[in-house]
Amino acid sequence: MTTQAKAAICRGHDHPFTIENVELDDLRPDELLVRIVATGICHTDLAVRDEQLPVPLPVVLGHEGAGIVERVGSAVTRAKPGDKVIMSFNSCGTCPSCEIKAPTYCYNFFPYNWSGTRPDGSPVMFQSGEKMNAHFFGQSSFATHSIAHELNVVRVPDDAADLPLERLAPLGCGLMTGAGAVLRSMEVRAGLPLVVVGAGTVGIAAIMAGKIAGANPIIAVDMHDSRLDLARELGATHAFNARDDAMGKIKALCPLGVAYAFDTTGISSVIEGLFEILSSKGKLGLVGASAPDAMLEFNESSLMGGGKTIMGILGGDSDVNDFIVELIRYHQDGRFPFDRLISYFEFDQINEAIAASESGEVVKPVLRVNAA
Ligand code: CXF
Ligand code: ZN
Repeated sequence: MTTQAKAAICRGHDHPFTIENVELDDLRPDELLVRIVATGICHTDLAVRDEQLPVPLPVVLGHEGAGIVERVGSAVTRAKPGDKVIMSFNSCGTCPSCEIKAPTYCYNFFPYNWSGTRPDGSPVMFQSGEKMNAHFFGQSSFATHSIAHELNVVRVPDDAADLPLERLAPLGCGLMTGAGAVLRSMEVRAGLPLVVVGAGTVGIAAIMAGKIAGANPIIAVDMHDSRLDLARELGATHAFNARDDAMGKIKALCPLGVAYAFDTTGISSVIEGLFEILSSKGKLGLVGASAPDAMLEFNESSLMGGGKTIMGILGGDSDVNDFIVELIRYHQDGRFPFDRLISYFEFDQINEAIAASESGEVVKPVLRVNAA
């Protein structure tokens, strides 16, 4: 049975998103139809709009959706109609990365997330009978309804059912990325220094996770004082403005170097500066997107002699289901108060929400799509 829906269509940087009627395909056995309650907006959506990523346009974006399951295919076991679910990225489940529970590095990431269709090339969405690019991250949640998959939905545990779905939506990308970078990728140890550059959603999630891990000191660096204030409230013990000799201040505070540095900016000079201040056995985690031809320079003796690690991180090495539930538990315990980052907008204010995110006024915009 096909489904009539409304979706925000992205036609590129010079066009506003427009909400239009679309139709969703019949469900395959491993698919679920989700009525979207809310969806976060992430920088990756805007990178696609700006044609910095190889996703075909026009397209329906959105990859931080949360909603209620309306129907499930015959092989779905993870959720049933009526269940509340959070959606995340999709993966094949069988490649060498998926086998070791590292699905963010799925060998088949592109066809499962960015091709605009199902991995077999079939469309999930149509407009006036014509194929529409969608199925972004296996969801395309800038819509009233979404076709999702067994492997990219997380059922909200029953004891968390009182938490509003509109709050839980951003767990599926930005929050799990920052928290996972600290707790899973870098495996931050208690009592050691952590520096986080960039106090957006990913950076502040990393700071909150640093506090959970017991890192000390926890140093936030950003160019906006309002974000530094928020970082301080949510776990940073120190917060330095990048315009004001932040590196010098970090060196003075941590004369033995920093054990963990996490860059969310993707700026080569920032990354190279962070490498310089790593301690022995220090880890430098990189999550920021750089220009496709960006190169890094670092000293080999220092890397080798100090036993240092530079690691690229995707999605915080999240194994979607378990880690999102773990983050919900921290939130319930008051240790991961990510609601402080969110500003809500109605679905038809999508362009205003994007503008507020791009101006830096809002950290994490969330669109309210349907009533819960
Ligand atoms: C993604 C990258 C790949 C794994 C999940 C998260 N980032 C999205 O913005
Ligand atoms: Zn994202």
